[in-house]
Amino acid sequence: MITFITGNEHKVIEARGIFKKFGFDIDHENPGYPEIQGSIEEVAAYGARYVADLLNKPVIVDDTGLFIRALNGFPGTYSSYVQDTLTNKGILKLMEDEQDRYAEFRSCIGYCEPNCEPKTFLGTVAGEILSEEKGDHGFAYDPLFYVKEYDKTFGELTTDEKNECSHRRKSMEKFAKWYSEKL
Ligand code: ITT
Repeated sequence: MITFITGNEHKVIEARGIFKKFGFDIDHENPGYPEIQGSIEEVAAYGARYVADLLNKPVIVDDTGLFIRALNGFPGTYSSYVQDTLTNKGILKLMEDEQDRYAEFRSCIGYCEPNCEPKTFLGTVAGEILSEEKGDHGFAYDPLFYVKEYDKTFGELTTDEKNECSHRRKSMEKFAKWYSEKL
């Protein structure tokens, strides 16, 4: 059993759907961990190692960011703070006069066993920032993020649909494949 460390219930629901496809279930705990200043890979690696040593068992963490090209990658590693302060409305305001709407979600899974080196697994998905929010599924930045393949925002997709193509699907799938081979 793998323990997923997060304070975000939406991530847990998505993770359960994704991992079911690979035949394993997960446990969920939220002891918290220090989020260092650095790339999402560094945050995930540090967090996984910290919690694996704290709880003395193998864990995964997920650090995610929305990287908007016209804003030089902002909010990126500040996505959590920006979601709580500027909110989606603030992002739309910053993007008002931008022609280039390209953005990426990046999810990095950090896996670690006690007293071991952490491993990281990155998943990205490309999309566009719309000029208004659409849809009331998903969470946080989802209603802003339009995916061409579905002609919908993540906010208009069901959890199952988002789980077919999302950044988190890709990072968790990479981890699940690696982990299955290791078992
Ligand atoms: P944990 O660190 O406890 O896992 P968190 O919500 O703080 O939970 P992140 O730091 O990884 O997670 O997320 C940064 C921000 O991006 C935060 O505001 C999230 O709500 C948002 N976010 C993460 N994944 C998302 C997704 O799939 N769709 C939309 N927004 C997302």
